[in-house]
Amino acid sequence: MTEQLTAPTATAASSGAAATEQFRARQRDQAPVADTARVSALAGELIGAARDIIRRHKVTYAEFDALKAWLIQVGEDGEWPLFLDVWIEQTIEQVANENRDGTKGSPEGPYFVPDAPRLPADSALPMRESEGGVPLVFQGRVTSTDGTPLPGATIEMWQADDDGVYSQFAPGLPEWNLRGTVVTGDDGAFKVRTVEPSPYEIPTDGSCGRLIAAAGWHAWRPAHLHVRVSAEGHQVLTTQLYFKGGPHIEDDIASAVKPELILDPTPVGDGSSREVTYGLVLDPA
Ligand code: MBD
Ligand code: FE
Repeated sequence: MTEQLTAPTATAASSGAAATEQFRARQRDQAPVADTARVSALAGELIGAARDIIRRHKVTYAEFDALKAWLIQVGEDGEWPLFLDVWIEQTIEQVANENRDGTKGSPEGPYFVPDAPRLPADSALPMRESEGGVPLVFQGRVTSTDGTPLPGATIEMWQADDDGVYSQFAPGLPEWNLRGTVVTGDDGAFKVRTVEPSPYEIPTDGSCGRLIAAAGWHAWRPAHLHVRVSAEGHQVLTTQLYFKGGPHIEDDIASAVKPELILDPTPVGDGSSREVTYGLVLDPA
């Protein structure tokens, strides 16, 4: 494999198209929503909320046209998954998981890919020989809410690299780079060697980037590890783990950080690598 000479860039068009394709491939519920009353209530209230905003702010025809052009462009850029996961999914997640007692959830985001290579409990994520970033050992146990260890649980992991990009959504990366399905051992334990991800910046050259620039916001999410944890007889946990004191931990553009999900890794040896122990707790199904 030839090494990249420059950092790979994820253009809005390339990552958006891949995210849209991934979503279509694994849409959670393929069946059309059949509940007319619910569609009427939700669509009706959404339209009503838009009308309220228009009246309150005296939205002009020029602004209406700008919105129309922007919405058309979001689709053309393939950025609907990005837009919805950045600004809306945090609330969907809160509602979906409000009654759980186990580990808190956090959005899946647009960059999950199922069926990453299966790895034993004590493993390194697939990575390049010269993978950048501080080496990190992420270890712990998967248990049920009553403390029972869950051997044979799977932890699907995915993360950005040291350049802040995800394999399969940016050019030039090995297909499964920093992605894996870790299977827990006898006592529910796992020990995964990876590298600390960089913060994630929303592509600045697409529609989401244009909205951010037009609104004077910043485009950053704090560094995070994604996990999707599954075990027999338990609800699937989809969450993210963040890093204490890192950039944008306090002002995530996706408003998805929860205090319980912040890791505080400690230096190992000469301090050139770090490790952290974190328990993943699943609610019974
Ligand atoms: C991400 O990497 C992410 O995790 C979320 C939730 C939204 C956009 C990009
Ligand atoms: Fe992410």
